[in-house]
Amino acid sequence: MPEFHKVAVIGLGYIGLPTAALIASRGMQVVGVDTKEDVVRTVAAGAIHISEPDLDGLVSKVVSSGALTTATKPQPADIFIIAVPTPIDRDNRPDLTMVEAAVDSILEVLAPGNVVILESTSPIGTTERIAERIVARRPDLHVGASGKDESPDEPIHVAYCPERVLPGRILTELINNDRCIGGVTPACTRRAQRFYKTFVRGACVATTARAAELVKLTENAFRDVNIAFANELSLICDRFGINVWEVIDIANRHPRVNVLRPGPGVGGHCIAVDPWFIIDSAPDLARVMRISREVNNDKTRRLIKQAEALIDDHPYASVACLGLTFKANVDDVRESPALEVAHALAAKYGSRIKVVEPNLRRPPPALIELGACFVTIDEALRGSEIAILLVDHDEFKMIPLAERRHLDVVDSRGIWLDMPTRT
Ligand code: SAJ
Repeated sequence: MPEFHKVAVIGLGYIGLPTAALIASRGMQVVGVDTKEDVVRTVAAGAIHISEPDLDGLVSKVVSSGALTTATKPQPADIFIIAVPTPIDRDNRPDLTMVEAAVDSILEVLAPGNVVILESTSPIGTTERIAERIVARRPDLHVGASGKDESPDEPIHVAYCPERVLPGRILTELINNDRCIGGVTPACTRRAQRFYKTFVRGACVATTARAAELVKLTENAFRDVNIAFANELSLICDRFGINVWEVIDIANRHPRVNVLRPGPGVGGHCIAVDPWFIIDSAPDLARVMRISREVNNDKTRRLIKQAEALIDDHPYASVACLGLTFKANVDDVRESPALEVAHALAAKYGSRIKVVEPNLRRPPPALIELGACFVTIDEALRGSEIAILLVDHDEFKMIPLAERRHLDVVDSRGIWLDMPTRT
C-alpha cells in the first residue's frame, strides 16, 4: 500500500485544480473540493472553468478514469492540500477568512496520521496558527514532533508548501519547479517532503514553515520591486525624451544587469498583492517594498493621464484600447491595470472607446455599461485613429506595420517599436 493513497484538494481555482489533476494522474485518488457548486459541477463533467494550456485534456482524462472526483465538502483523506485565495482587504491587510474556513471544513474528517498542507500565499506564522487551530478544536489530535512520540495515536503533520507556478505554464512548472517545504516541526517537513517527491521533478527543499512562507512572499515582492524600477525608469526617460526600451536593451547587455520591462502597472492576483503581506507584518522595515507598490500603482494613473491627453488632442477620434487582461496571452483580468485604464477611458469617452481582448469571449459588463464597444482587432484598427496598447498579446505583436501606420499610439508595453509612440 503506498504511503499516500487519497488526497483532498480544498479549492479548485488556478492552483488547486491543476494540482488536483496532476496528482490524480500520478496514481493517487483525488477529491477536489470547492464550495462553489458550479465549479464542482463543471469539473465533475470533465471540463474546466479557467483557461490554462493543456489543463482541459488532463482534467477530462482523470475525471473519466475516476481518479479525480469532486465534492462541495471534504471527505476523509491521507493528505489535505489547502489552495484557497488569500486576498487583501481595503486597508491592504491580509484576509485569511478563506484559509480559516478551509481548515474548519476539514476538522470533522481529519484523522491521526493525516497531513495538512497549506499552499495559499500567507503571512509569516499562518501555518503555525493553523496547527494551533486544529489541535484547539480537535484536542484528540496532536502534531508530530521530532524525536520519540509517546502518544499511542499517530500524529498529524502540518506544513507549508507555496505554489510558485506561472499562469500560462502551470502544468509544466508544477512538475519541474523546485518546491520549498516547511513543516511546523521537522517531522512535519519530512512527511510533506515525501509527498511532494511523488510528483515533483524539481528539488523539494526543506525549511521551516515560517521561512517557507517568507520565501514565497520574497519571490513576488522581489519581482514587484524590480518592475517598479523599470516603471520609474520609464517615467524618467519620458521626461528627457529618451526611448526607455533602448536604454533597457543596452543596459541589459551588462553581464550583471537585468532590468525588467515597464508596463501599465502590475496586475494579477499575486505580485500586486503579496508584498502587502510583508509590509503589513513589518511596516517600519519594509520601506522599499511599500514605495515599489506605490510606484507601480502610480504608473497606471499616469498612463491614464497620458492617454487622456492624446485623446483630448483629437476630439473626434475613435480610440482602440488593446488588451484587458493582467498580462499577455491569459484570460485573467484580476487586478488588471489594463482593465483599470480601459475603465477610466470608457467612463470619460463612452462609445469612442473600442475595446479589443482576444482572450475573452465576453467583455466585462461594467465597460459596456459605460458605453464602450467590444470589437475585433480588425474592426478596431479600421475604425480608430488612436490606439492605447495595454497588453502585449501575441495577436497584437503580429499586426503588420501597414495596418497600424495610421494610428497615433500610446504603447505601454513597447511592442510596436517600429513606429513613433509614447510609452
Ligand atoms: N510585469 C511587468 N513587467 C515585467 C514583468 C511583469 O510589468 O517585466 C507585470 C505583468 O504584466 C503583470 C504582473 O507584472 O501585470 C505580474 O506578471 P508576472 O508574469 O510577473 O507574474 P504572475 O503574477 O503571473 O505570477 C507570479 C510569478 N512569480 C514570480 O515570477 C516571482 C509566479 O511564479 C508565481 O507563482 C505567481 O506570481 C503566484 O501565484 O504567486
